[in-house]
Amino acid sequence: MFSEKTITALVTIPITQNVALIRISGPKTYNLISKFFDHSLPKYPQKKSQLVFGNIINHNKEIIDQVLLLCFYKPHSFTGEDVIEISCHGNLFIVNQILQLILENGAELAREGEFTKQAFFNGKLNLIQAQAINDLIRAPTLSASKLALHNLSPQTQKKFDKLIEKITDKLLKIIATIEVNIDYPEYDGVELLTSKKALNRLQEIKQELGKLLSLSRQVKVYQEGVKVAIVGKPNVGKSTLLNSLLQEEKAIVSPLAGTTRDVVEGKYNLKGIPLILSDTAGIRGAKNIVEKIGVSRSQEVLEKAELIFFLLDNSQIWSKEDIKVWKLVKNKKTVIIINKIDLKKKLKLPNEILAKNPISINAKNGEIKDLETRVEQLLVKDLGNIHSPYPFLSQSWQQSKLQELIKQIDEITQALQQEIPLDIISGDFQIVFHLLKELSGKEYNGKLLDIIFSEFCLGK
Ligand SMILES: Nc1nc2c(ncn2[C@@H]2O[C@H](COP(=O)(O)OP(=O)(O)OP(=O)(O)O)[C@@H](O)[C@H]2O)c(=O)[nH]1
Ligand SMILES: [Mg+2]
Repeated sequence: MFSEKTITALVTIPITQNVALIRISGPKTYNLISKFFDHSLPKYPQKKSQLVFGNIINHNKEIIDQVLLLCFYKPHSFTGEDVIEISCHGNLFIVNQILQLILENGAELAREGEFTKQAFFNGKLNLIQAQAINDLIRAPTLSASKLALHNLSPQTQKKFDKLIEKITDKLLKIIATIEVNIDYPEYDGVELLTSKKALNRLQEIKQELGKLLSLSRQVKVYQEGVKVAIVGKPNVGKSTLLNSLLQEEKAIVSPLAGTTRDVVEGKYNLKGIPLILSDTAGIRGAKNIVEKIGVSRSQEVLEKAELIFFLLDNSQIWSKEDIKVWKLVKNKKTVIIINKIDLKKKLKLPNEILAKNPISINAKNGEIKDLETRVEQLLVKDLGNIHSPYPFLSQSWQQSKLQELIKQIDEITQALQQEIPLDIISGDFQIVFHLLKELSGKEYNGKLLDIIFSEFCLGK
């Protein structure tokens, strides 16, 4: 499906720089360039891209710039359309004049993600690969970019298609058997699908989908990062730990209890996982008004955090203040950290805490390797190597579609458990079938496409 529209955009950022890149894609591309470019262009058809050097000439026959064109003919381009990429000098005055000439000669300004959308409609990419491109552009760490590349690869795509195919086949078998049982109840050649059998098969499907969702959520950690609150009673070394991780004196450290009053934030790349760290005021029954505000801020941060670092001081006894903090964190995803292990041990922990397998560090000297290992285990435990052979879905829309699917299966399961006859709920199986197709990117609606592509940058 080739586009009627010819679109253009500045691919590089709109600031003065050495070189800028303008992309044009669509049926009028060659015709419009020939109006203001002084060299001849390659003739259709060409399988390979070609470079052409020449000048851009304005209405007054003046040379605006010397440029290099990279010319592609459809379908051998990223979008599958005729495409020319103009490398010009990065003076914004020049860039704007060239863009003006392109627009005057019949192109439209591209919207966010519109080039990728053309590629999608021309079958150059499916939705998951299109999303992987966006992930690649926005990846906050090298690991996140590796994951995006993993999702872009044809091998991953094949594995994902196979998985969805396997699940769809199982589902279709259930749907078909229900239909035959309803339409030809007297026919002996087909098994009679009882609610119990249907339940078992549904559980198998749910298990596969559950695994996919759990892995996909873990992968998201690399892309979006994790909010971590560093909490504990005063003086246990929270700010020291923050500084040690960031390798900068970001928070004030002192031997006085109650030093930190405001939340201090910093970003740390833990083996590719972006941690968004918040050092907080030590939690205790504060008397002074400023410290009271600090403590209440600590509690707010703690509530919003996805992971807690609960710090204890090896050189002090397990106290009421520690218990107070423990009560706030015990039901959250928490790493219990015993700090100051270089000092003489006074801390004797209750069994409840020991059972959580606390780790020991010396924040002052930066001995925090165990912490890194534990966090990685906690956040991405099932992921193994990030080049894991199992496919995953990194996008929010895919994950919410997956959740919708699992919810739908749960509803059918409940209905079956309440012994509602299969013929009454056969329509619900059809819903699962369509959700599966949407998940695979094979069925979609315009609204979903708009959401997906609007997250792209201009020029992509
Ligand atoms: N010996 C030793 N001292 C440490 C260690 N970590 C921190 N300290 C010291 O403990 C004192 C308190 O450290 P901070 O990092 O300010 O403690 P905090 O938990 O942020 O304290 P508040 O902000 O008051 O809640 C400072 O004197 C640090 O130098 C450690 O691993 N070993
Ligand atoms: Mg502090």
